[in-house]
Amino acid sequence: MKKYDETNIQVLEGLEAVRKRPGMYIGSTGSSGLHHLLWEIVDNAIDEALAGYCDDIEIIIGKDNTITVKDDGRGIPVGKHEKTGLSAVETVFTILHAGGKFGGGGYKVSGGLHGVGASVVNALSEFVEITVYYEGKVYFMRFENGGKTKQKLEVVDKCPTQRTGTTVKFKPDKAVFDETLDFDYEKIRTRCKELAYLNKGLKIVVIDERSDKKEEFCYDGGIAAYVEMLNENKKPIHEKIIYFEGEEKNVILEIALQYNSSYTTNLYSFANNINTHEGGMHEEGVKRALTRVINNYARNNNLLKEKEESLIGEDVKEGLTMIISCKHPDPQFEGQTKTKLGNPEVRKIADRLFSEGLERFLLENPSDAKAIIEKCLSAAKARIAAKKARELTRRKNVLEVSNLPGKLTDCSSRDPLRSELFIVEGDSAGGSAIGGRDSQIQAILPLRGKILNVEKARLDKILGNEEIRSLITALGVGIGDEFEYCKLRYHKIIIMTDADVDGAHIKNLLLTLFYRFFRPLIEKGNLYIAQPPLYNIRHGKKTKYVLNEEEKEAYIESLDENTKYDVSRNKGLGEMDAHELWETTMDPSKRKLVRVTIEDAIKADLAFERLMGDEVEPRREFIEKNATYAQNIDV
Ligand code: TSJ
Repeated sequence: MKKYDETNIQVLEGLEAVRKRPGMYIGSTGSSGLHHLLWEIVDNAIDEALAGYCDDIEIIIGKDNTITVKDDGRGIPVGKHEKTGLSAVETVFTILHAGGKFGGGGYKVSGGLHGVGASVVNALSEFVEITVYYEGKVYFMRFENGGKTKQKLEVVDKCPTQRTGTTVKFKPDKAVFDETLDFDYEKIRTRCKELAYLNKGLKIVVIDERSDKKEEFCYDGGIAAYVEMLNENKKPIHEKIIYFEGEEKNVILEIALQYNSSYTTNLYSFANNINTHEGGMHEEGVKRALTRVINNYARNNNLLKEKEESLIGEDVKEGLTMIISCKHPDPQFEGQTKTKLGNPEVRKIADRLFSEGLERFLLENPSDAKAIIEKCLSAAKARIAAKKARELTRRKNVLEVSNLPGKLTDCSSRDPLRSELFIVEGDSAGGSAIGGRDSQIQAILPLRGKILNVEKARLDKILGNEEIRSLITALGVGIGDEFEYCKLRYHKIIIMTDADVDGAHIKNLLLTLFYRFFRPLIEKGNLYIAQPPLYNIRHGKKTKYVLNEEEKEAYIESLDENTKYDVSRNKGLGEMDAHELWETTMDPSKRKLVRVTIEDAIKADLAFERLMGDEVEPRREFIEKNATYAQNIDV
């Protein structure tokens, strides 16, 4: 009894620490932290699937901000845990970081990247209920108010049951999550779909009781089906998806790939179901093998002449859609965002498994092999052409003092941290912006007409486009393999376009350009969109500019009842004079800017392809699906 009491006190102290500083455990107490709780629980069910004991997971978003996660695994063990003197269920929910420490072995998501354990969920919840179906019995336990035991673990149903598994229901504490308690269906279904692709045969059902939505994800093809989906709107250059699976030293590696006729690469890697954005050893091994095997095959088949230059990584990646999924018993996550797989032995394993498989595929499928090699050779040609074109963006013109583009009106400050670049649509708006700006810190680059759609063109053609060239030189960072973040000349890059269809189109073209060729600038938060006012409200001698519909309503409401006013829609930046543009849109002390971020790179890739790519049908579908959301569009 004494031992139990001591543990109990420690337990509550541990959970109390979590309640005092939740951010330290789940990053934030906003929406992202709220969803973190859900993934903590789901990860445990996924681990049971990785161990081979569970093939069905169900997630229910309840009406009252609750979440229920069910699996059909073995059930969390109910017997006494040696060290803590508590049952395994209680241990998992009350001792910090206990999750991975019992049961041992296997491939684990939990305790990995986010891995703070189910006890953190308990500490931050109004209640948690656990039901375990185990050896024919049903066990139940309930915690309340941040982890205080309300009902000890006991058998609640002695009626023999065939079922095994674990069900956890919890309700996040509103005192902790004071910003929002709303679970985001879209976010949850996206991750569940990804998890289903990454664990072939695993069925994940997502149910939203708030709206009666229900979706089921299950892919027998696993990551091969994932590649098929990613290439859905593209033209594959070989029919079959290339897929390998192998295991060495307890490391499981799966690779799926297919080349398409586009110029972009969609390569995503995962380690224990976690997206390794920063890559790592699995990715390095596979990339190295890909370049080597393709070069060997090309030379052996006289597709690449003896004296010709070799294909480089860039050439063999063009038009490639690839998923790499590695499962490791002890993954080491490194890098700035802890999304780089560090285990050194994985590089060799990945290289060996992939090169063996790819060599065999190329030998057995000579016509596919030929199509792939031809694609790579044409990419190499374009690369060499691009190199020449790129020199044009660098070379100093003998007549100019500096090599900055003539269209740029630069600011006088040379401090990139303080400097801002406004990319403006058209010369007339450019004129107003130049007149209104703070010339110390604000530079203006007017773009004439539409810039090139980079989703449909290769680097050599893109570099031939004058508007894009002047933008590249103005930014100073270079492009492609010469990209250097530290050379960025302005730390705020602000896209300022008219609030009409043309403006929206130019904004999309610019976002596509930044996403495909200057992605680090988005990732580091340097890209913004200016918010010019949408309406002018005139009354008496006054003109009030407002950003949107809500502000318009609010302002009109605030006016005296008898005031006569006149509302007009602000069509273009050119309609404002220099002073108005400064006052409403450019003055750092008054303006509003929207920062561009990437929530989910895979989703962003798909959206850009759908909206900016070659195929018309997916674009039409997108517009039909989203048409009801689009209001206030000038026709
Ligand atoms: F951790 C948790 F409570 F959040 C949670 C755990 C939530 C959910 C939805 C599922 C689970 C869970 C845990 N499902 N299955 C398991 N399995 C075990 O804990 C388990 C069972 C048997 C053995 C064994 O070695 O016999 C080992 C383990 C880890």
